[in-house]
Formats: sequence, C-alpha cells, structure tokens
Amino acid sequence: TRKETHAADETPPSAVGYPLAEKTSEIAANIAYHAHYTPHFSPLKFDLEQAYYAAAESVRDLLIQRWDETYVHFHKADPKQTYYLSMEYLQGRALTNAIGNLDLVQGYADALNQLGHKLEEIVEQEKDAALGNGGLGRLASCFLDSMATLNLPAWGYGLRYRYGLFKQRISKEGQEEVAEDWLEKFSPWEIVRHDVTFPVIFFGHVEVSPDGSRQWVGGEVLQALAYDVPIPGYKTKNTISLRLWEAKATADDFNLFQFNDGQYESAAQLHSKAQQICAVLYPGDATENGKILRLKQQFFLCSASLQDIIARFKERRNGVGSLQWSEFPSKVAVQLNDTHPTLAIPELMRLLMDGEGLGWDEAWDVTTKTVAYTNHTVLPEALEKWPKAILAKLLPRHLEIIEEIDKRFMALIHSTRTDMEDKLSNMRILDNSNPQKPVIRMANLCVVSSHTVNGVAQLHSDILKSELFADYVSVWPTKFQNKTNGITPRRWLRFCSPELSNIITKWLKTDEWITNLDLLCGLRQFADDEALHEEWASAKMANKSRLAQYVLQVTGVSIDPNSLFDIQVKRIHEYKRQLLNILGAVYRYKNLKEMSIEERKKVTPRTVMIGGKAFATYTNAKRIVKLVNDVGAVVNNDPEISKYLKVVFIPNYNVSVAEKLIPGSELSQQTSTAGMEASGTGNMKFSLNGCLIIGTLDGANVEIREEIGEENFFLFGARADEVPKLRKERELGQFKPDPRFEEAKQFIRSGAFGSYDYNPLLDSLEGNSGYGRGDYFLVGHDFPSYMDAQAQVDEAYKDKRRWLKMSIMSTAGSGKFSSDRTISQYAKEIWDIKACPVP
Ligand code: GPQ
Repeated sequence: TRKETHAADETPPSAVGYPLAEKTSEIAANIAYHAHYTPHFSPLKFDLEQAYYAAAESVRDLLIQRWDETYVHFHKADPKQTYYLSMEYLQGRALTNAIGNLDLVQGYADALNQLGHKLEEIVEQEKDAALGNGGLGRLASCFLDSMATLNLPAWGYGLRYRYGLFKQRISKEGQEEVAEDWLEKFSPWEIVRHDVTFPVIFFGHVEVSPDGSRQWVGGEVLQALAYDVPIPGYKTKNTISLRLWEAKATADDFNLFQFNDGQYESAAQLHSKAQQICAVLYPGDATENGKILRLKQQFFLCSASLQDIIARFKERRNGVGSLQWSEFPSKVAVQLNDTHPTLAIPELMRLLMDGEGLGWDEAWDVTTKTVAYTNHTVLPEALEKWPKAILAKLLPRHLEIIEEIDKRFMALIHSTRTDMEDKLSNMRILDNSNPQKPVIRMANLCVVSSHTVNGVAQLHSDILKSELFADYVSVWPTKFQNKTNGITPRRWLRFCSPELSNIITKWLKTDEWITNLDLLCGLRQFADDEALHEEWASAKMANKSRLAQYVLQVTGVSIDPNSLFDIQVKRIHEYKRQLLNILGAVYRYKNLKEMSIEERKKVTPRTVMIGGKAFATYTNAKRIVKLVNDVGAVVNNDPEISKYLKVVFIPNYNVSVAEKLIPGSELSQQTSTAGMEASGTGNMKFSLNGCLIIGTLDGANVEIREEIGEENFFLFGARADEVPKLRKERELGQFKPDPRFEEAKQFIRSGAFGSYDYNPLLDSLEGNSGYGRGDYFLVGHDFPSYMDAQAQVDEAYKDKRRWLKMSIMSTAGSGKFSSDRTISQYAKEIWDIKACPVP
C-alpha cells in the first residue's frame, strides 16, 4: 500500500514567512529557533551537541524546500529516471557537505560564532552514516552527489541498518568489533515517510490457479517503511533522495493474548524478526541462519524498491491514457550495484506477471530493457552463489522464475549457438556440478538478464571480457562496457582541503573546476612556478599539521610533520597487500638499526600510517592489523630510530577519518596484486590531493598513471598478464626469494615485535602451493621491486622542487577521475536519461 499524496495534486499550506535562512542573521535566528522548538535534550542547553542538532535542522529546512521543488518538478516533467540499487552507502557526515553544496559555509561559520560556537567543532559532533564496507559503498555515495549536481532525475535505494558496519577498537589483542550506534541519538538527515510502506513476503508457497497463473502466498509478511535522506547537488536547486528501507511489523502482528499470558517473546516474534533484517550490514554468514538473513536483506531491498518504482510509474501513467507496460523501460532504469541486489530481476518479473498480469515474454522484454549490472570484482570468493535449497525455502516463486530464465537461456544457446554448447555448464545460472548442493550463480543471472554489464576500470572491464564473461561476449558482443570509477571533487577536495582548493582557484582564476574537473589540467603550465610551489607546500604543511594533531589525539603517538607522510588506508585484505607495506617498514627498521648514526642522518624520515577494518572472521586480516600495531609499538618507542621512522595504525578508518588523512598525505600505497583490485577509488582521492602513488599496474592505477604521466608515479610489481605464469612457476618450485624479504620475515619470527605467533601469517607467504600457503598474492615476487620503488621515493623526496612538481602534476592530471564524468557516461551510455534542472 502506497499512500503517497503528491505536492502537485494537493499542496500543503504555504510556509512563506517561515525564516528560511540564507543571511547570517537569519541563519542564527533559525538555529536559535530549532534549539528551542525542536528539542532533543533537556531544555535551555546549548552545548556543542545541542548546537550541532540545531544547526543541522536549520540546514535541513533549506534542503526540504529544494527537495520538494525537485520532487514536484520531476513529477511535472516526467523524465525517465534512474534507480540505483545498492546494499551499501558510505555517506559519512552530511553537515559540511550540505552547507558546502548550498554555498553557505561562511554564513554558518559566522552565525555559529554569533551564538558562541565554532563551525569546526560543531561538525565534529556528527556521527558518520556508515552503511557500507568500503569502496563499493563509498562509490554509491559519490554517485549520488554527482547525480544531484548534474541535475539527473535519479534515486538511490538502500537499507537503513541500525548499527551499520562495526566500529573498530584497537587493543593489545588487535582489532575488536563493537556495534556502531550511528542512530543512537537520532539522525537529523533522514525523514521518515509514514505514508510510504510496502509489504514484503518471505517463505510461503506458490499456488497455481486453474488458468495456470501463479501466486506466491502465505509465509512471513513484514512492512518496509521509507526513510528519505536528502542529497543536495552542488550549487543547484536539485536535491534528490536516498530512500532507505526499514523493516517493521504492525500492531496486528503483536499477539496481545500471548503477551498478557506472560509469553512476551512469542507475542512479539515478528517484531523481533523485523529488527533482525535491518540490524547490521553483513551479518556473519558462516551459519545457515546467517545466510538466510543476508538473503532476506537483499530481497527486502529489491522488493520494497521495485514496488515503489512500479507505484510511481503507475501514478504518472494514470491519466495519460491506458497503462502501457512496454513504456516502462523508457521511464525507468534500474542499476544493480554488484550482484547484491540481483533479486530485483526475478522480483520485477514476478510483480509484472503475477501482479500486473503480463505474460512471460512481455515481462522479460520489460525487465531486460530496464535492468543493468555493474560488476565490482573478479575474485571467485566474492562472486555470490546461493544454495538452491535456501532459495526454495525463502523465495519459492523466485526460484521458479530463475529456473525458467535458466531453461530459456539454454534453449537460446541450443537453438542459435550450437558452437557454444560445450560452454553451457559454465554459462548457465544453475550450477549443478555438485548435484547434492546445486547453487544459483548470481553474476550469471545478472549477465543473462541485463541489457548492459559494466566493469569499473578499463583493465577490469578488459579482464571481464577476456576471462570471467568471455563466453557471454561471444553471444552478446555489445552488452559489455567500461565505466571507470570516479570520486566527487566536492567532498574529496573542495571541502576536505579548503587550503589547496583556494590555491587552485586562485591559479586557475576560476572555481569552475569544482564541477568541471578537467580544468585542473590548467595547473600543468605552473608546475615549475616557484610562487605556486611555495603556496602548495604551505597548504600541504597546514594539512599535515592538522593530521599530526589528529593522530596524537586518537593514538597518543606524536608524529613529525616534516617527515614523509606515507599512508595506506582501505579494507584489510591479503590481495590489497598491506603485508608488503609492513614488511617493507620492518626491513627499513632493521636497516636503520644496523646503520651508523651518520648514515641514519641521510635517511628520509618517514611516518608510515596504515588503517582499515578487517572482516570480523577473516583471521589473516586481523593478524595483519595486530602486526602493524605491534611493529608500531616497538619502532615508535625506540629512541634511536623513532626520529627516522614511525609506524602508526589509524583506528576505525571511515569517511570522516579519510577526510582528515588524505589532504595531509604525501605518498599513497596502492599495492594490490595486479588484476585483483577492480578499480580502487582511494587512489583517485589521494592523487587529486597532490599525493604521489607507489603502486602496481592494477585497477584504475593504470589510468591514473596514464593521466598524470609515468614520471610522476612510483611503479613496481608484476603486470596482470604475468601473474598466472608467476603462480605456475612458484608451484613448480622455481621461485627464488630476495634476501631482504627473507630477512624481514625472519626478523618478525624472531620475536622482535613481541611474542604473538605470527608464523601462520608468514607461512602463507611460503611454500609453493596449498591452502593458505604458496604466496598466492605474490608478496615475495613483488617485494624487491617494491623496495626499489621505495628507494626512488626517498630520493625524490629529498629534492623538494621535484616532489612539489610531481605533486602538482598529480592534481593536474586527476580531472578524469571525477564521478561527474563517470555518471555522465552512465547517463548517456547505459541509462539514457537527461538532466532535469529545477528552474
Ligand atoms: N568492492 Cl564486489 C567493494 O568495496 N565491495 C564489494 O563487495 C565488491 C567490490 C570494491 C572493489 O574492491 C574496488 O576495487 C572498487 O574500486 C570498488 O568496489 C568500487 O567499484
């Protein structure tokens, strides 16, 4: 049931006269208004926390006005719209971004000053909305910012996780996970739409009518309730929505009889099931229960979103003659952010056939013209496969539809491509290779059912076409595209580094680069200019000093802003090879210990910072976190060495921490085994901020190096096309490790960094093959060239002018990596949607 009334039909009474604040005095008045009349705390308090909520609510007023105007305008103009379905969003904080996009930073700083507060302190009160793991979730959030800024008619759909991803605490034992309570004191950035609810069914069975039509009935029925988060565009009125679903049970589901009988748990059983659905992102899936819960989450997102999309389509078609379902793909584009929302495909088929009475062919035509799929990984363990038995139980009708898609796909190959028949067992959706435990391959379902499939960097898209999806390319040669990822230059430069932004604007004599990032290439002509060098260096130094203060505050370690700030922040994973980094630091430490005092003085002082969360059950990743902390504890407290080297683990890496780290960084480590990182987006953020990269030819590194110039990139390691051969050689026992690699490992094994048993972690780098052995990620192979590249970094850093030039060239060459460019390409080449600016 969707009871949404439209502003276009029945507008509420006008709120003209309400103090919509844009001048400083009006902003101050509006903040004061909220402090009094939207209370969340005991009366008459106006400390940092109260001031934050009041300021946020005053900003929200401005956003609501623009939001409503955008909604009405889209309703009238009725353009084709894109719906971005993602299980993750990493929005981070909203306040700085909102006032920045509204161009009201100064106004808010002044108004808060008048009220006795500092804007810098107020923004620190906000908790990150951390509804994602890493790159995929942050990409979705950057995309929303670009869609709004480009005035595109688009919506984001996701889930409102109560606790999001865990908060990371570091203790002597290493990483500890605790629930992240971002909603503890409510979020001022979401608006619950009590009139937008849809039923979502689980379990039950399929009933067949005499006419052959099928209905899914019975089971567990929960309600999806919409919470909308406003997404303001930069310097435009357009403000779009991120709609997050929450699961609810109703009063009817509450068994008063049982409750009064003292059976409290069973009385509210459905309420507790509803709470489980939106409790956390990625519930552990080692158990069958865990798997069912994750699948329930995925279906919940897909079902609620599609019912909403269909309801909007019907509303807008009504009164424009009869409802033509064939028009649906000309009004609706659905983008699947990886395979996590794949169930949108059978759910759309079901809603069209069982709900709207379309036949299979008609429904299939609509579905395949509507849905497109983005792949974000080639790692086999990350390609989702769901046991058929679980689907049969939880989603019986969807399993029928999936099996029918599979059957028809096989029939297509048998009738049109007999030459591909021997490839069918790999291409089909159902994987029967273990007849005891058949599984559904979600990526295959996506490829077969989508009109377009894309990878997220050129190298990754090439690998998809030549390896993972090669067989499909031969069937559908035009289905596959590349859309190299991007990042929003608002959050990742303009707002996180105002110092550097102002210098860029001054030298380019325009601030248009903020929405046209290619203009940054205009900096190239000044790359040798001494005046620019001086300004650039002082902005960097200011950012480094701020970062040093932050590091002291969260770790207690004091770091020297004159040392080289070397940072690696991302999820901890063996393929990302934080181990290369820490082994390099261990070798550096050992080397420093063995040097004379005179020799040490010639060494470039470095601060190595590593941060990132390890998945709670990923043992080796957690060992890496512990190792970094253990190495830091020794190195940083070694009075002979700590002047020349510090190793710091940055706890609880998230979006707001990234906004502090990236502007203050000078060297970024992008060290994944070639061919394994689909794109990476941290690499783009660092490069945009004038930070140099030491990295492999992997993901978007390849394109960054092309854009900024190879002389400005510290390259090392094997190429993707060499990796299979190197693994083979290793298996044959033909690998000869570099002595430095052996020394670094041996030093750790000797107990130099404490008594924790690192042998299982280091053993993974040894032997020639076997599970958890044989150095699958080629750390040993790439170690010597990594160390050589690090030596080049040390040399380059000694020449301040050369380093500054490289830094400027990095920023100047980062124009391509704006998510505005990425989203424009999706809009034109996949979605076929056009800008719809609010006048
Ligand atoms: N990525 Cl499949 C995630 O962050 N989570 C996932 O579940 C999958 C991919 C990343 C990927 O590892 C990075 O290389 C990409 O830059 C990022 O997605 C965005 O495309």
